[in-house]
Amino acid sequence: ENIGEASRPKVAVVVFLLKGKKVLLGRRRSSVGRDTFALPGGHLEFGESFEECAAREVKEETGLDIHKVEYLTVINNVISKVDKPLHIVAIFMRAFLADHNQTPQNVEPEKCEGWDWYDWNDLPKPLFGPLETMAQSGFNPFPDDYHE
Ligand code: 8DG
Ligand code: MG
Ligand code: MG
Repeated sequence: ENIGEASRPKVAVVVFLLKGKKVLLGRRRSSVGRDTFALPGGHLEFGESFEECAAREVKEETGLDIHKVEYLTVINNVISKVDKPLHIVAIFMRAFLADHNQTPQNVEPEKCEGWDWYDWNDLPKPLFGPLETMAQSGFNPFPDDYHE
């Protein structure tokens, strides 16, 4: 019973924070996906909406305030390359800076090497596995009518 409980899937909310043609990425220091470039995000807390979780995690990890938070897609994600297997249902959102002059701060340096903006057509390597899979499949986080 306990083993099943401990390994039950968790829900994560992950954010494509867009600025011009760029997205915000940070190199992970966490054991899951160490040294890979990933989006800001984290686990859904009790009672939160996806939009609230997106805003909270971005704020906690980067200090940035976001707006126009929108649902994009969901990915069922079984990560086996760690000490214990991990099953995450990841909800992907997109958002924009509430204030274009705000710059990202590395608020959780134990989890991340730092944040920077990267061109969607020239992403850094290695990308975090789930993000790599999305990029490879031709996924585009930008709105259809986007020009900035
Ligand atoms: P928390 O304690 O703040 O709630 O969690 P966290 O430490 O910030 O969690 P995380 O590992 O950054 O994100 C949770 C999970 O989301 C992660 O283990 C796997 C999944 N995930 C993806 N793609 C991405 C991504 O690009 N970035 C992030 N941060 N997580 C992702 O599937
Ligand atoms: Mg977090
Ligand atoms: Mg995180």
